[in-house]
Amino acid sequence: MSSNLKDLFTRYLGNPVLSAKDIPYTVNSVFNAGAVKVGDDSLLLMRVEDRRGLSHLTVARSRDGFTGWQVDPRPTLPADPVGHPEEVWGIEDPRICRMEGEERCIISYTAYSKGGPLVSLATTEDFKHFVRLGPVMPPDDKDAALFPVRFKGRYAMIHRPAATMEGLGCHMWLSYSPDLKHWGDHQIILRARHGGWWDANKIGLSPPPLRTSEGWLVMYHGVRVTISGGIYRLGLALLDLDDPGKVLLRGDEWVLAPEESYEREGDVQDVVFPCGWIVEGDDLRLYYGAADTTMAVATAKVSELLEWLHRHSEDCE
Ligand code: BMA
Repeated sequence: MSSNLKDLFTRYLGNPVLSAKDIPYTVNSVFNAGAVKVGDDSLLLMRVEDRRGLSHLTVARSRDGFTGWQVDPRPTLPADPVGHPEEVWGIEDPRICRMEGEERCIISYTAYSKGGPLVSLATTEDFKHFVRLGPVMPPDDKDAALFPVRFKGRYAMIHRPAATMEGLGCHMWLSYSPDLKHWGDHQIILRARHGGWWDANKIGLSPPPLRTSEGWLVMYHGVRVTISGGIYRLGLALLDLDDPGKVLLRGDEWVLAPEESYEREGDVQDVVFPCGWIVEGDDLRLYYGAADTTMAVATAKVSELLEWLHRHSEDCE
């Protein structure tokens, strides 16, 4: 089946758009940023790894979303290992969800605790002051993001607990909460495939779900384990607008994979890892960490992603 990959996502020719040298203090790498529009600016909340190997979050702003990034002079949201012991080994991979009709953004991030990675939440209105809500899922659990609306009054979150039993695979789950603190009604929404598939055994949500006229557009990563390590590639699915536990479409092929040298070589080779996208009309900018080392951006049309999903969705378990 032909995939028209070249047409779906177009990499920005100035990639990578941010790297360690753009940070005003000494760091190892910048990657896996959450993204949101704030006023006229595109804002990235970047995972920044320091030279101890631990991560914190730092804001970068740009008027056009591609160039002229203004980076905060110090960590915007440092880990808080004293007040929040679950952050002892840093905080990683933020996803930003602006609740519809509110200024408030809910940030879901990975806190690296002594028991393993877990899901924590924080809220902010200005990306200067943050209110931590603390850990909401025990380890191992990551790749979490909220929906920007409530369903029958409840918040909903996709996340990816790691299976404890060998061979079961790591799947994407959906959970609900009345108050952002107590989560329940857990259910699997998207399963890792089996065998030779690009998304066999381990998948996880990438940016937060995006509302479209046809359903919630979901991008997820699949991790193919090979003799020389993992390959992180990206696929698409569509969830029902009223009942996000219902999968309407799931693409067969991946839509973006490590190809450029900045995606193939770095601290971790062969990784494209988006945690955010900014959509204006039909225009989508996908912000992704490249090889766990830098930030890159690619553009696409939402309508083309949906069209592609219709052409590429089949029961492929
Ligand atoms: C995942 C996460 C990401 C990282 C990716 C590739 O498990 O930890 O932060 O980009 O692995 O190393």
